[in-house]
Amino acid sequence: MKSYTMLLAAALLVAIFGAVTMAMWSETLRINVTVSTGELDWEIVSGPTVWLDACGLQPGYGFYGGNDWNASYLPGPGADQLGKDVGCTDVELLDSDGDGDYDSMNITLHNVYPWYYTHIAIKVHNDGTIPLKIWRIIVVTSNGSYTYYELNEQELQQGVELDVDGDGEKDILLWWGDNFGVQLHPCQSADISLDITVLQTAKEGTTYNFLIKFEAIAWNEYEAALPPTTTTTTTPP
Ligand SMILES: [Ca+2]
Ligand SMILES: [Ca+2]
Ligand SMILES: [Ca+2]
Ligand SMILES: [Ca+2]
Repeated sequence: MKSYTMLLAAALLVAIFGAVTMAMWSETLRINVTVSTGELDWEIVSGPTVWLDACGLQPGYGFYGGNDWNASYLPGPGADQLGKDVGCTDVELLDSDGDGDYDSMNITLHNVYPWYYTHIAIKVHNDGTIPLKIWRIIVVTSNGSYTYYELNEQELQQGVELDVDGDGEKDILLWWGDNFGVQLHPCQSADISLDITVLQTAKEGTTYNFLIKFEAIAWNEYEAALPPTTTTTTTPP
């Protein structure tokens, strides 16, 4: 009888301990759920978005003149202003996911020619409640999309040549400035800039249009979402 009572007491102890552990565990679970339900939200701030040689400027020198710029420091970004106004740059901010914030840029280079140069500067702002990273950008052209990850930012910082109109010839050279993949805490902002040069192989007097989409990710999901580091190449038949 005595051993039966002890067994009962022991069973009771195990049950109580189990209940306490269960309560602690579900408490931990609840905390984790609360943390991960923060709002991932960010925007391109329209006011500070500026670009060189904007369409509509009167011909003339300086940043407020419409005279064109020519790339001068290849293979690095840089330019000299010319004595002529032939081409111009247009940038339209877009809200591609309909959340009320700008997240993409529609870029049009009007009537441009080899070595035409332009520069675009934007500000991204975390207007959500959790830290985030701008982890990849997608350049959408009529010739398909090109995706670049923050992981491979050197690629963009060294400059990438893109065929924008799909005729098999590279048309523009795109360089990325700082802050690709920057981690932004709620309310923080960062400046991002890019340089574009029309290549020698581009056609004279052509208008090139392409879209740049930015994608952000919650900082704690970044590791899990990393793309494969190896590049797969397809062997031609
Ligand atoms: Ca947003
Ligand atoms: Ca111009
Ligand atoms: Ca949006
Ligand atoms: Ca082309």
